[in-house]
Amino acid sequence: MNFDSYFLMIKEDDLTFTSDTVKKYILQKTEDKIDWDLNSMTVKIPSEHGNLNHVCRIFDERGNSVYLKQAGDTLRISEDMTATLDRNRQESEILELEEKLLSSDKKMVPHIYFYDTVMAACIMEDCSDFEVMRDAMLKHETFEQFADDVSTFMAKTLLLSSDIVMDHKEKKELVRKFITPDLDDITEKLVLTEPYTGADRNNVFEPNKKFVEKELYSDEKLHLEVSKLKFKFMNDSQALLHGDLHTGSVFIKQGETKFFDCEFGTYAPMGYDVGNVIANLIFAYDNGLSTDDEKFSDWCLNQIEKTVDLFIIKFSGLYDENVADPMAKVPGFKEYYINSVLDDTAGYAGTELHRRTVGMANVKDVTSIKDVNKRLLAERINIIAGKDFIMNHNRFRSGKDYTDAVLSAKQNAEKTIGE
Ligand code: SR1
Ligand code: MG
Repeated sequence: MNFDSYFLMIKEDDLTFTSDTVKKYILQKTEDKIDWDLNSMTVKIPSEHGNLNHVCRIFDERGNSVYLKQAGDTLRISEDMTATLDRNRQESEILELEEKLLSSDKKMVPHIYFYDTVMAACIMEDCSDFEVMRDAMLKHETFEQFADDVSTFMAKTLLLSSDIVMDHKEKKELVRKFITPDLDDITEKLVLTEPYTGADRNNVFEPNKKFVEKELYSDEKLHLEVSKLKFKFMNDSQALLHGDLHTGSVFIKQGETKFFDCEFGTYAPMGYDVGNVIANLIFAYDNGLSTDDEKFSDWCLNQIEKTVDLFIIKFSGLYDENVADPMAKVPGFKEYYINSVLDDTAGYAGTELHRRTVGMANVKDVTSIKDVNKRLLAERINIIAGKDFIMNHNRFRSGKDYTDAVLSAKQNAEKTIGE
């Protein structure tokens, strides 16, 4: 086995093959860097992982430990879906760039030791002492540093990769480097089209079907606003996004947060990332509500408020410190720019709320709610709040604007249950 032409090394249904192959691969690629103990070297596939790729952890009793991530020809979520194998290089290079942009802060992305464009695989820092944030949210765990960390991550990676700060020619080189038509296509369809057109592959909770048809599939005013968001996503190369900033893309433990899984990273409107974070905190809120865990639901709302408010403060401060283009220093432009990021944030928070509620890729925070009426309440909060965010995007200027809208969506959703 020379690993000089592509094949899938991590086969979740063949652990013996995976273990033998991965050990050989890791030894070949890291022999000059890591002193592995061959007798105790172990390969483990985590029970839960994302929709696209294959992951395993390799460790030994000497304390060595890394993750291996490999892209498959087809996506884990569906054998019928494909995306370029180059997504592994894309993710590795974005993580490396983000590590540089965040170099003066705590380490907020996993370190990439090596990536391999032949096997479409990368070896990265072991984060097994962290939890995937969505799993932690399902257990209603809370982390005081989250809003502070995520607001720093977004303010820095977004602003510092934009034309406000970067040399415009260098920025265009990055736009060229990180364009991924396959992955953009998934977002354009799954997020910005199908929740509104009623695609066959949507996953709609049967008891909510009529509500979804009326509120999402038949609302033409909503469709017009979502069309604007879709074409803005495709045409506004504003900053290098993470591109899939949901709680399944976050490793977390008390005091530390790491953002990973950025293969959907692309140059697009900044508000897409910020909106995704808000929506995914709302899914966690929904889950807290379903078990009457008021303390946890309140924490989620508090994190939404803090995330938005800290993002605005940090973004504004970084703007003043780093702005390079003379026209971006013209009085009034910064305020105009931040308001347009906030408009987009509200819009894309709305589309993320909708697509995870009725689209192909749902979230466990909502689908694991067993009681029918409680799940209906959660779904309708998402649908109603999402519409409010999209239709009234220029009303959302602070964290409290979001939490007020969620509480009002809850009241309105409660009135619809039993209808
Ligand atoms: C076909 S992949 C479905 C979703 O999983 C990823 O996490 C992205 O959010 C994508 O839209
Ligand atoms: Mg992912």
